[in-house]
Amino acid sequence: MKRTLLALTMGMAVLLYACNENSQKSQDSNSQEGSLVPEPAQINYTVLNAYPHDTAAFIQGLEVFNGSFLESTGLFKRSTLRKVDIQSGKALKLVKNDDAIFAEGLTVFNDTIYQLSWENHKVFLYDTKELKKIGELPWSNEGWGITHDDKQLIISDGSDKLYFVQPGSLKLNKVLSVSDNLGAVNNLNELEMVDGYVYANRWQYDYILKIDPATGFIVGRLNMQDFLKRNTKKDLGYLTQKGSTAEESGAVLNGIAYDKGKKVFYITGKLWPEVFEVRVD
Ligand SMILES: [Ca+2]
Repeated sequence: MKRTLLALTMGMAVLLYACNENSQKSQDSNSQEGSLVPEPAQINYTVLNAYPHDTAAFIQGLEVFNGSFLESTGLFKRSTLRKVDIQSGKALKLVKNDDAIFAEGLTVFNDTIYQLSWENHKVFLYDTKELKKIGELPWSNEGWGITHDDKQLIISDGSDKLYFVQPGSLKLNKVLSVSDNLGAVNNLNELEMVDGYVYANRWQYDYILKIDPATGFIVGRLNMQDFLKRNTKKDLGYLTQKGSTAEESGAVLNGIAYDKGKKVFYITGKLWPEVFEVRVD
């Protein structure tokens, strides 16, 4: 009886020691990570307006330029570059890509439009007036999203990396890994530089990330769960035909543009029937 009690007591002591050690280890690793990257803050926003949009546009890149949208739409045989009237959603100009091109993000730098392609390893250059193709540059990675700061283009490739490159040559200046308090954050997609921060869609996740381009840390997050359903009055039946969900149709949140003059964001998704004008706190 005594022996059993002793064994039991010793067993519990070992167990307690092991528990303490584990809990200490986990506290150490938490406090280490916590001190490096704080948990992102929740960013609030208000939807101000909704504007009609082409439901066949598989949006990959969205930007405001001279009072209109510039858009890049994806999918093989359906990829386009467009200038679109914001209020009506009508295409003012539309240039079709070659059938073998799957177009991705777009941005304007020094009056030149840069349009990415997904796995074609090409970046297309256009003038901003006629959307006339004026050049093509090789790009070794996949192309997903693109924006720019004052000096350089910033490209995502579906990983957790942002590539800072020189306009005109795409020569690499810097690669930045993006992370939050839980580690690296991949699937970075459409991008938009606003007031010194990079806002990013994350493919198949219902939030928009606010990234500090100096550190790669995610400093804030906009919760966009069920955003389309909550904010549209349009019938979304066309996205769920053949028993597939909107996500299975590929109709995910993607597309962030910013109007510096009005200080508003424009948010949309692939195949969405509307673009939403949003004020972000
Ligand atoms: Ca954008």
